[in-house]
Amino acid sequence: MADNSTKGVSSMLANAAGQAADSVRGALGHIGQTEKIKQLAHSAHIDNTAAVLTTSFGTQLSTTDDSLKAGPRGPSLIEDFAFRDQMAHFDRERIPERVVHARGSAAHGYFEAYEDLSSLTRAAPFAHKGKQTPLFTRFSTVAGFKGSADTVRDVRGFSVKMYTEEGNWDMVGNNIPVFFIQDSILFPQVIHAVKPEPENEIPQAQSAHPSFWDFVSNTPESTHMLMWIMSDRTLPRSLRMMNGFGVHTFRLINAEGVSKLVKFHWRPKQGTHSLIWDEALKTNGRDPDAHRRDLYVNIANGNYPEWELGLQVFTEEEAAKWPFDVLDSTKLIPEELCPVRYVGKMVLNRNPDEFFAETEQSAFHPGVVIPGIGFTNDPLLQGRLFSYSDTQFYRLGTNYQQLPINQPVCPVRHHQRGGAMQTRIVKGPNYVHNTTNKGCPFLSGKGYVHHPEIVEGAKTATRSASFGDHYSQAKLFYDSMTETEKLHIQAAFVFELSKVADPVIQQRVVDQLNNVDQPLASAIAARLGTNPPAAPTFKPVFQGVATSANLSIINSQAYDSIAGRDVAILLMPGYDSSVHELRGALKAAGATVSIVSATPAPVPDAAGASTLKPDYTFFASSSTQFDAFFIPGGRKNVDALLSDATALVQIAEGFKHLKAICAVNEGIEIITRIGLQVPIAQAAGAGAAATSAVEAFGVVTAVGVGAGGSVVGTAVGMAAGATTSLKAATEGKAGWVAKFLTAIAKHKAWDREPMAMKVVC
Ligand code: HDE
Repeated sequence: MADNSTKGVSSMLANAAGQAADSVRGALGHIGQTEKIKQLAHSAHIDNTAAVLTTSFGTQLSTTDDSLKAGPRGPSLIEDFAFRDQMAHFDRERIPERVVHARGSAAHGYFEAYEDLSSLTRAAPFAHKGKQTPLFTRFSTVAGFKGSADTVRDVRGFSVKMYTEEGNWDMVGNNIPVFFIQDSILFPQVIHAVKPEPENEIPQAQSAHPSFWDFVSNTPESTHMLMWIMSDRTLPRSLRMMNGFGVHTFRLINAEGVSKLVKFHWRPKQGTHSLIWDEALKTNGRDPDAHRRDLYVNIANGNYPEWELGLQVFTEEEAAKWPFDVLDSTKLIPEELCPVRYVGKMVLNRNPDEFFAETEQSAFHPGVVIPGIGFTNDPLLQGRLFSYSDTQFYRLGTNYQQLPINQPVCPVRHHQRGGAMQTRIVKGPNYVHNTTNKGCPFLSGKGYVHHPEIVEGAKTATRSASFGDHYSQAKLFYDSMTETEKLHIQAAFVFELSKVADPVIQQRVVDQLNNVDQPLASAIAARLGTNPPAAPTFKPVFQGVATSANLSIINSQAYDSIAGRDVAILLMPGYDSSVHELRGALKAAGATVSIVSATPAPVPDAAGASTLKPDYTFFASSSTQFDAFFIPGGRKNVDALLSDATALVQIAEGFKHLKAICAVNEGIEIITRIGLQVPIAQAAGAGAAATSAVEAFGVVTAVGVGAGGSVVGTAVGMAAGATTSLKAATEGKAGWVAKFLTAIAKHKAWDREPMAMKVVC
């Protein structure tokens, strides 16, 4: 059940977001003014300011609160057209949710090309360096219904619709580069298996139930994907902090018709970061909208997330030499075999104005392409090319491409007519080869040309032998993990399989994993109580590389920014001036600073020189909404914090969830009083000098600090001149401030995990 405190959190955040959005829009009115936004403003936006209330057919109303009745005490009359107009429309407000990826959040933005790629592709967004193309991006979970929680263990969808001058181009990807199955004909089966059990519709948004494990343990091609979904990739810290992958091999085709093969990648400039399992579970209850809120609030605050678009470009000849088939979507191409070239960036800088009209009605389809982009024969992709428009016709209707969010920004002219909810009135002939309109609309000669690939072979419903290795890349993935990540994968398998009562299914998974890594399979068997696996029978095929660094989240981190991280400063009356010093540094680095105290009343500092207005109270917030914690000194402040259990729980839980914590001066007592066993800075004793700032296991402590701060303004939004580079943000700062900012940038103190697991809360 959701904690009551989230109501306070939601409304405060919504207010903060609203105010920030207003101030940002005021100051940066041009932001987000792409061709698409202008089109929406012109064709779809309704401004109700100073407007008169009417029925849907324009008749003005005289009352909103009383239906037409025979006498004041009724009965109501069916003659009441205003009542019928409103009620009948309300009765039809819902449309079918997406059969998969029902839960999603989206934003507007643009793509900007780093270079001219016209030698590689004639696709419009890459025509010249600096070119900007408007886009709309929707992130989603897969299994859950529309109202399910955000931080469940699941694959995330990553759909980008680019509105180019040559038509729309949809890149409909996931945050994992491989998939469960090799042929789309199995898609309804894997989805039935992962959706809730058919008899009772339990559980919501989980793969931790029998039917899923029954299916995948009977479908060995899913093994590689299982390794990914049991890894930290399926617990993103934020939608802003996850990768995107096109999964299939596509084609890039240039103006001369020369084609190369390509895999698409999106890399978040915010870094790739994950939650830990306990944190994800608690977040689900406390704020089921955590990811949606995080995206919305950051964009509203002007902290625009960015991703770089990467291409792995290769030829058929290169592909033929690799020990896997590039048409098999259960395989990736290790970056060591084919480096990723980053060719542009996506910036999301504008929230939708209405969720239903934009996010819910947006329709993505991998078959929506522009000249310069082509397909391959990947049998998973081929099936998708049918499924997406088919489901949109059912979910949204025949004319769904006319919905404002789906409309291209270029002219749309064709001979499609009629269908439910037709909005276009087209004069003239409705067929090609017409003379009455001089053959218009006509073929420009610059239209889409399919890559003329030569195909031959017998028509058979079979699987290519080149798709036969289901374990070598699963092993490559597992071998590329750090020890920390391997333990997370093991724990995830144990948790999920513990929800599967049937020992036969459990055993089958253990035996399946034995082909990936025998110690992993043995450890899982021991924790489940199944038979230990026999010696592996499968001999892995070398994938061109023994490990691949970027498969591991931990190994692929740049740790170079804290922009957009939410840092809680826990304080009570009488805090010292370290607060002011830190707050300035955090804001300059682009972090959000949240003041948290016992009540919403302004909190005075020890000098009585200034007060800070809390953004949250301890009761109505929770550790899971913050990235890091600061405990200032000040005798009265620390005594009051020590007597407030709701504050102490936040710190203990922040420690358990491996978040950066900083305590200075008297604030250090809190670290020791709640029993966190880490080395700490010591005050000067008899004859001994004070130690300088100490950082250990992501906990920073320092004594005798904080005199250098000055009071800074509002904590909402990025400070003017904010930098996203950690190096610049820490330069010239006091040692403890620099150490804390660096610990925040790491996102998790992984070396703390063995210790943190023992914290009881
Ligand atoms: Fe999808 N998928 N999918 N999928 N998919 C849908 O289309 C389907 C697959 C993905 O934000 C549906 O409009 C088949 C891979 C995303 O609105 C549906 C197969 C990848 C979204 C559908 C796959 C994806 C969808 C449901 C097996 C990553 C959300 C509603 C061949 C590359 C798009 C809808 C959004 C949605 C079919 C496999 C990504 C039913 C048949 C692989 C991000 O058409």
